[in-house]
Amino acid sequence: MNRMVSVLFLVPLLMLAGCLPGQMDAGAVIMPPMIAIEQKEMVNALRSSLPAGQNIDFVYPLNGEHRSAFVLSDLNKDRNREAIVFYRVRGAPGPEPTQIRINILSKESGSWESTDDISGEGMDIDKVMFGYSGFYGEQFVIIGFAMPDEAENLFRVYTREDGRLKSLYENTYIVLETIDINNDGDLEIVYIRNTTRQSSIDLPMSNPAAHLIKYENGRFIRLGETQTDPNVIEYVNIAKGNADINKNALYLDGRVSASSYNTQILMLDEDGIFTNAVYSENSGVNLLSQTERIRVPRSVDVDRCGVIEIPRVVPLPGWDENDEDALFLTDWYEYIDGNVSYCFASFVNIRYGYIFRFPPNWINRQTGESMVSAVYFPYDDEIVFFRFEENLHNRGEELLRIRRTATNNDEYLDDDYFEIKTIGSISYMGMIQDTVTSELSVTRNMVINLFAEDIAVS
Ligand SMILES: [Ca+2]
Ligand SMILES: [Ca+2]
Ligand SMILES: [Ca+2]
Repeated sequence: MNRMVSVLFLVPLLMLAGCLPGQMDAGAVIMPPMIAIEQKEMVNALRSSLPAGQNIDFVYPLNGEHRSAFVLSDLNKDRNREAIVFYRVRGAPGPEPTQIRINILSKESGSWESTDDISGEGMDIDKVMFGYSGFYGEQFVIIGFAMPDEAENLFRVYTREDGRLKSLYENTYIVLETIDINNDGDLEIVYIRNTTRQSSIDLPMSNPAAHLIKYENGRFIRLGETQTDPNVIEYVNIAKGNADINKNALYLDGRVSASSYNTQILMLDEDGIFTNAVYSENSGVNLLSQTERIRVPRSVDVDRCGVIEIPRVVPLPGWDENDEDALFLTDWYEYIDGNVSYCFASFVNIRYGYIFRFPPNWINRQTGESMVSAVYFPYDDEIVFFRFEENLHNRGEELLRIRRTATNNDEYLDDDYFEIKTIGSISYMGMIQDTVTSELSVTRNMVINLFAEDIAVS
């Protein structure tokens, strides 16, 4: 159900045109032809609402889904979209750097008009999100302001009332997301704060917590709070998906040292209590060590079953993890029934952005270890998988090659290669020797089915 329609424009075209976002005159905005006229009307409406001669720079959200200085959404459910415009006044006199301003444009009786203009916080927008409560109910815009000089960013939740933005809630955050965590059709807001507490020797200790709020009867109410891992230095990725079966969850991939990561899972427990499924001092749950790993930061739904998988890496047989060009096996785990359980193994090629799930017959069922290793041939840009015998030099039977080439550039390929997948001008090709006889052999169809290139892996 498409409850909220938001259209973005400007940024990609600006990049093509070599413009620097945030440093343009309002009149210099470049836009796709389809909406050029509409956009021009919006810019004119904005300018005519500002003092004469005032120069502005548009401000582009730094993160999140909406990266335009103009974000369109139907805030009051009248089937017309309003525009939320972010800008700064340029060259304003006075010692204070100019703050973000937010203008609301509304299309009343056929033409765009500014209906409100409010000040934001700080110099930049971190992210913009939308929330709603009830199908015919309230629509919110959630604006996160980047506060680089402060310990945390700040967000406000606004609703539109009589053409104006009314702030309903605000707080500081290091992570800010929306999710329908209780499956009731309304979006809740989850944010993490890094509050401190006093330790026994009177030194403040970091005591970060995730907070869950929802809109009810005209205001935001607190639904829950749960501890988060104080060792996380920064959050590098947030994945939304299922945990267990049909439970909506936020997966927080955090960096805990120079190169190691862990994953926390925020969801409702059996009793509907907001909980961090892998870490809670109060209930003594600590599965963090089971999600800690090096190199592969992101949790993703690798097999597209709806449930997110958490990666862990081990060197492929014969490789030492300290080797500069070591190749790794990435094992994927799911959180099910209070446990972090092994699902399947894969080879993740971060450089070329693909995942090849290992055929089940490549893994020793008793030990869970891979019976297959791999080497990389840079000349052919090719990964060669083979039965592991004793070391990488004395290789066993070759099982599969995967190579990346330019599409249609098949002069180097003999007929033994088959196409696994082509995306635009890049083709992934496979080759299976006809001489493979062992129980580790794979078919072309297996390889094609186990290959995925459209999953963000780094
Ligand atoms: Ca509207
Ligand atoms: Ca909900
Ligand atoms: Ca999955």
